[in-house]
Amino acid sequence: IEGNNKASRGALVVLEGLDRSGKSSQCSRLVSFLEGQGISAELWRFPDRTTNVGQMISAYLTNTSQLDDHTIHLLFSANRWEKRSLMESKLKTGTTLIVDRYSYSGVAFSSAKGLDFEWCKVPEIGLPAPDVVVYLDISPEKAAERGGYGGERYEKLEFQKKVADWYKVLHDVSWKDVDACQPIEDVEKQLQEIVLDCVTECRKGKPLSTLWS
Ligand code: T5A
Ligand code: NA
Repeated sequence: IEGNNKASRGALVVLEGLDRSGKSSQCSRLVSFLEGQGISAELWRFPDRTTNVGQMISAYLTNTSQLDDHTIHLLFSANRWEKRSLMESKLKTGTTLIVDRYSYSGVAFSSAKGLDFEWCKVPEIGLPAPDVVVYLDISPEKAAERGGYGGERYEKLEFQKKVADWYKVLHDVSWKDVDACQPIEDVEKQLQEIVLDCVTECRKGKPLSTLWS
């Protein structure tokens, strides 16, 4: 039975990128695609604004509350930890999770404010490590031209430039860069290929690891 469970585990797929790079659009398209292929999949997002911690984060992001930079960093991390056991059980029982932002957003955004990079990484240690991180690559200038920019706390060009620099530091060989300036359908096709490969690897028994691996 254990062998079967391992063989059928779901993949942990994370999409990262600057604000307005197209993550949410692509995440929902991916989940529909996977379901159409008969692959059990769910859309997750961080911050998860539905929890108590998530509501504190949401108030901060919309500028209705002020918090110390370290405090909000730890809340973002706590918001991932409170979903950890559910995340693991979903993966172990064969559901692929398409996750809109994860620990990399946590570290990149807080480092962009000037917090120590290594300090920022510590609270993420031990969370499930993604099987693949897809980075939706767009310049801060191009992203700013897209709809709805300017509403929330971090949606300012100068700040997004710093975030882009920290994403570069976090980038490793396991990341897949996709040019996010292509038409939505072209980005979608590339993501489908990356994610199908990843799901196959996980079904073959690739073990789930933890951050920072
Ligand atoms: N944050 C987050 C932290 O500081 N620490 C953390 O630990 C975490 C998890 C909220 C903020 O919190 C920060 C990061 C964020 O600043 P959020 O709720 O994910 O994070 O942010 P949202 O505002 O919901 O989403 P984004 O601004 O990141 O946008 P998306 O999801 O990247 O982009 P999307 O899909 O909504 O598309 C944006 C626009 O572009 C168009 C879309 O139609 C839409 O109008 N578009 C395209 N246009 C042309 N070509 C394409 N290929 C396009 N793809 C999309
Ligand atoms: Na989004």
